[in-house]
Amino acid sequence: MAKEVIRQYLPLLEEEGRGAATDDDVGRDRHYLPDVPDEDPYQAGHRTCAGCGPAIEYRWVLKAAGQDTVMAGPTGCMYVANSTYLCTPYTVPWAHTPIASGGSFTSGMAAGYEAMIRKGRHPGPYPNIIVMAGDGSAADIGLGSISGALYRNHDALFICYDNECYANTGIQVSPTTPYAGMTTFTPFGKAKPEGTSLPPKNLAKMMAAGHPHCYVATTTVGYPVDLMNKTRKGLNHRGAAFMHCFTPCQKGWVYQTSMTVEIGRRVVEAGLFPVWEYDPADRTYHYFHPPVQRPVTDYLAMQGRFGHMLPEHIASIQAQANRNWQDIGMDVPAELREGEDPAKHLRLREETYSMPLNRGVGA
Ligand SMILES: Cc1ncc(C[n+]2csc(CCOP(=O)(O)OP(=O)(O)O)c2C)c(N)n1
Ligand code: SF4
Ligand SMILES: [Mg+2]
Repeated sequence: MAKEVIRQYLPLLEEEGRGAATDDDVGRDRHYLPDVPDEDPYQAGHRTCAGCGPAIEYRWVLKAAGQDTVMAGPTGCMYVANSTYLCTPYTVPWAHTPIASGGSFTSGMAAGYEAMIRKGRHPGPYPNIIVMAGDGSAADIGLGSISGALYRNHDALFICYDNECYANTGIQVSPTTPYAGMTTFTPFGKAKPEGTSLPPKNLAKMMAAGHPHCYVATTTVGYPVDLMNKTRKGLNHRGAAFMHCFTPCQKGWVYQTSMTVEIGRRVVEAGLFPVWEYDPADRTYHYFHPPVQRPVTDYLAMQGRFGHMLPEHIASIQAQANRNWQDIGMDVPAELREGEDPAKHLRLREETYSMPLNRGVGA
């Protein structure tokens, strides 16, 4: 007789954690400094760059998921830097998949575990099944296979760690590279002074709109508790879940290595990466309203990949941020409205705290 497939439940972490005890008076730290679980299925032993955002995200996702987890990783930095022969940071089973096949591989794992548990060949309970794909894989080369897995509703969590470029092969443009973000395939110059000229693909909204039965969420490395709770909600959800995580890439974006988490918060406070959750039960979006709203230059000037930007480029990004504020139901302060006027801006490299120009990192 077929055995029952038992699902696990991961309790959510306290959002008011230790962050509430800091002297932060505007509440920026509310989702920060969590009482994180002690276990660390993603250990020392990887070879990512100092300050690598995806490595931080991997560690927190696996802390949230715990030891009863199986992982897959399509080709990208987090496969290459994490899996030198005989040396890996994982203490959970992990497999590398071709860059196009993260979704299909994970579908197979999920269906395989269901069948093995039913037939009594695996003792159960059903494990946490996670695939973490880069933006080049999830938003581009492997998009079809992830969409197929979401549509078929396999019980697994599909995560895109988004460093807004094909990092591992030398920082090439990907569909999530932001407007004016310089990459080795979109250098700035006379013909295209802005560098990347297209707006980024809105991957998470595509996934939610296209697969309305799935749990879908966005988060960043700026909000560890939010990131870990959404990981747990995605795993607790019976069926397919998708999480899009903003993860700065120190090498490709050119910033001070200690600033990864701060950049993960500023992108939200600048209105450039809305953090939200889509609930398939009532088919609604729930938006996070950050306690601080800041001009986009507070975010852009920290990164050398934007150092070439001219006033009209900055004004155009501010206009996009202002549209985002309205979309998530927040008012646009007058100061940010004024930022839509190019005359209000300097060239980015003339901002007092801007990073040096990036003239071809990774090349
Ligand atoms: C079909 C295929 N095309 C190209 C490559 C070369 N390749 C290896 S890693 C990589 C970058 C992947 O980018 P992303 O998924 O964003 O991960 P990241 O390196 O940024 O972490 C590419 C293009 C490949 N492995 N397979
Ligand atoms: S290139 Fe970027 S994503 Fe890759 S290991 Fe370095 S910081 Fe991390
Ligand atoms: Mg990438």
